[in-house]
Amino acid sequence: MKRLLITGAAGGLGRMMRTRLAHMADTIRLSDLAEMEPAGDGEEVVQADLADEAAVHDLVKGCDGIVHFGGVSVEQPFDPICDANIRGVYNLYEAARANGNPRIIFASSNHTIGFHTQDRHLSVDDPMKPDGLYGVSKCFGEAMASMYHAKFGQETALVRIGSCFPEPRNHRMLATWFSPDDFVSLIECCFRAPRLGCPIIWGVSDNDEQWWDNSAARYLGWRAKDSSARFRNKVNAENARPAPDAPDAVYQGGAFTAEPIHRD
Ligand code: NAI
Ligand code: 15L
Repeated sequence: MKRLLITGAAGGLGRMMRTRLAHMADTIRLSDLAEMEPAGDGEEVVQADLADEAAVHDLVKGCDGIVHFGGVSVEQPFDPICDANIRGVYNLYEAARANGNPRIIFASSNHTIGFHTQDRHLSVDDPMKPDGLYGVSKCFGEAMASMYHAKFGQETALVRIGSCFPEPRNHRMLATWFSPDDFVSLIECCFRAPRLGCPIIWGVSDNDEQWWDNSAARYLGWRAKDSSARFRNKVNAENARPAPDAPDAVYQGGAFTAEPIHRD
């Protein structure tokens, strides 16, 4: 690609992916509401609010691919979620439509299905069961992408990320962990695929415990290579096992299912 846009570049995933995705384009345009590290070689840094329609149109102009990490990433009051994850996603898709439909990798979340119990093995055809306002906003993002695909041919990979951190942080994450390296190889596959479409893809590594069936995305030729197994002893040593009836042991969305609706 000539120019790849990465939104949410000041966040955890954005910072991890900044150098890991550098090889994918001549120029990487990094954007966030928050301050970012200054631009290095082959980088552009643009501070912008996803809720600002004009700013998002400028951001997308000249980009031939988008990795959309930007937005509220946990349970919060409705207003910030609405600004970043509802209006922001609308602004992004409208900007993409006005700029030749660059392929989008959308950071969706396991919290679209968080109220499914951990004894279920889900396919992408199972119903959404969001576990909070945040999860609902990711369901909206997936619906938006699907509609822009059907109406305008906009291609998006809807990656329902489990837990993408350098290491799993608790027992639940032994099942939901998505290694940063596996995420990079998935992003590469999605941009290289001759035809992407608008698939839902479970963003998860090849962990021993599996809740999600990725067979519908096999046509992309992507396979996770990492496993959380090598962290099992460390997780056991550093974390008490949750009680069998605790949200972290019952629901796929874990503790998010027990969050209140935050009013302020
Ligand atoms: P993060 O919270 O560290 O980063 C999100 C970034 O978005 C932040 O730097 C924030 O400043 C920016 N942002 C928030 N509102 C904005 C706005 N109105 N305009 C512009 N930028 C705004 O989250 P993280 O962990 O890096 O996740 C990245 C994406 O992946 C998020 O969309 C999150 O929902 C999704 N995700 C992440 C998972 C993970 O395990 N890290 C799991 C599932 C989904
Ligand atoms: C998410 O959607 C969050 O953005 C991230 O911070 C993690 O908590 C992750 O899900 C998870 O479920 O572990």
